[in-house]
Amino acid sequence: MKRIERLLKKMAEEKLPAMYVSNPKNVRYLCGFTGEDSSLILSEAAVFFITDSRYVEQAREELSDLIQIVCWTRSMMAETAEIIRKHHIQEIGFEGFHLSYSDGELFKSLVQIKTRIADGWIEEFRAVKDDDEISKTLEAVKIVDQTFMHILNFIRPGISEKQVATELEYFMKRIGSERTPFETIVVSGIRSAYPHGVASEKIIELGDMVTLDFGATFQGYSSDMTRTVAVGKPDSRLSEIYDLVLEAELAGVNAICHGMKSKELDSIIRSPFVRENMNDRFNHGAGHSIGLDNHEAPFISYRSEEEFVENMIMTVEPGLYLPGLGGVRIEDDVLVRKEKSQVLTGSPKKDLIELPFYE
Ligand SMILES: [Mn+2]
Repeated sequence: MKRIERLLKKMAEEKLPAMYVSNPKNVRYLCGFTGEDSSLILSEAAVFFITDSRYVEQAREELSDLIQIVCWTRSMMAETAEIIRKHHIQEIGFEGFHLSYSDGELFKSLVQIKTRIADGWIEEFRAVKDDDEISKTLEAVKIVDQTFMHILNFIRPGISEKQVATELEYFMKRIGSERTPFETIVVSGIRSAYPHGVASEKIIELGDMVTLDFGATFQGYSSDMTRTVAVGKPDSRLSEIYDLVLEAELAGVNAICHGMKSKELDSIIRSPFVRENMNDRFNHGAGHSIGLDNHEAPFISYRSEEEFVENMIMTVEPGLYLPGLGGVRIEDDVLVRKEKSQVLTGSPKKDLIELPFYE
């Protein structure tokens, strides 16, 4: 109930008497419910958890006795409106980011009271992890590290990207991952120049760079790591950009700390690329937070004035992409500390791994 109390306090500060929480990750964060299709109505007087008949038993097991479980009959929204009416709630906040336009319109027309968009409040709490969240993330990180060592023995010329992705996912599940938090990326050869290409039927060939970007989930918390390896000897331009990406990545993970501005970190990560006139080959964000969502606030961005705070968990993930030739990305998960932050992922990266398979 600590997290709910914190939200109630924030609502009191913002003079918002009630709040409707529908983002399933936020529902889970606040009350511990691990299922789907459920929402919360919070007010100083009472907290309601609204679900359907599939989840009532699970909710009884997972929720505090202080939360009233309501099983809707007509629809989630109709039940929400009913509770609001019965309890004489005068104004309610909701998560505009999460509701579709139609659901938002329906919500407003059903509740018939003053509504206010209250986006990002819970996400702001979620950005800074507590000890329990950190230890769950560490478990998810362990799974990707072990899986990387396994996959090095699996990747060889003649198998497809999809086979590699399937093996990655199967192995992660076998050693304790609940699910992949995002679609596993395996791109090889010229496809490694696609920052977010998903695994295809393409066969891995000698001389290919292979980029693996994958994550595991442990008790809801995700990890996210990227390594690029070579199969045989790659084009020398690709070995060179490997060193440059590694330089950028190390600069980022060594610099990030409590109080640093997001845009400051972004420019530290980019500086080796700027020096070598290659910044235009780095065409995605330099990192993001991980937690119950695989991409959550804050983000590393040249536009962001936001400051990192101790116990945020950030990815740092620079990459360079040369269309028609290939690409490199290196990504680690970092626990932000006051002085020197802690790199959680431990998979090797110091030298480009050239997998020893020759014809
Ligand atoms: Mn990532």
